[in-house]
Amino acid sequence: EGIYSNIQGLVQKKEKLLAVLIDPDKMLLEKVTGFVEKINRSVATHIFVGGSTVDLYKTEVLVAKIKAETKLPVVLFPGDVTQITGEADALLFLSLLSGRNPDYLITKQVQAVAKLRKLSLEVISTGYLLIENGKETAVQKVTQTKPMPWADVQNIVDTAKAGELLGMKLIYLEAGSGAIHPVSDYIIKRVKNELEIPLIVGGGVKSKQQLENAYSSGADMVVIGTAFENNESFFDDLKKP
Ligand code: 1GP
Repeated sequence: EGIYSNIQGLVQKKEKLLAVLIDPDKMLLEKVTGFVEKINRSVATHIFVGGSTVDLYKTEVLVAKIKAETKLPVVLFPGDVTQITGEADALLFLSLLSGRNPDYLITKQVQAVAKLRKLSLEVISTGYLLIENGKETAVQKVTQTKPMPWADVQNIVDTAKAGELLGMKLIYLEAGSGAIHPVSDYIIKRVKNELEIPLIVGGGVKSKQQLENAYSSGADMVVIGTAFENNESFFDDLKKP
């Protein structure tokens, strides 16, 4: 069964998904086993791998190591074309719909095709929206795009819906890694209300309460990276029942 159809099936059953994001630039190889063990014991359903500046070799070695330690699907969440490796199960094929930088809307996607042709990775088309969160984040710097102002909710909703109408399979609302404020409950609700496809929310989620708020507002999957990097005991709050 494919990763996307599995996600769809779970979302239809109203299950809530949690992806732990591992950044190859921050994760030491010798720490992977212990870290992934904690993921395995938690309610996490997916492992995402990606960052804004990592190189292929690092990503490839890391993904292979993670795969050896877990049964969870490992999905690439690449900051750049160079991070695409066939070691993973699937790839979020992102287009930065919130910005107006053609490089991140389509140029890099075109560049990725030669590589994807040689791999048997499942490719999941994902509309990616960067939302204002209180400070400048890496995504903003790297992509040279502005986040969408949180007051401009209708525009956020319409942008997400345009992604769905273009045939994208997922919408990802991103506050940015290490965001001060996660995407607000109100924005999540408004976007979810108009979408048929699953909704991913990430950036700045640091507590169980924030995670539950995102779920109850309508997020189907939440992505958490920094909070686990900074404090592995956060996994204790999220143990499997
Ligand atoms: C970043 O949405 C992810 O792309 C996760 O963000 O590192 O703040 O959890 P955090």
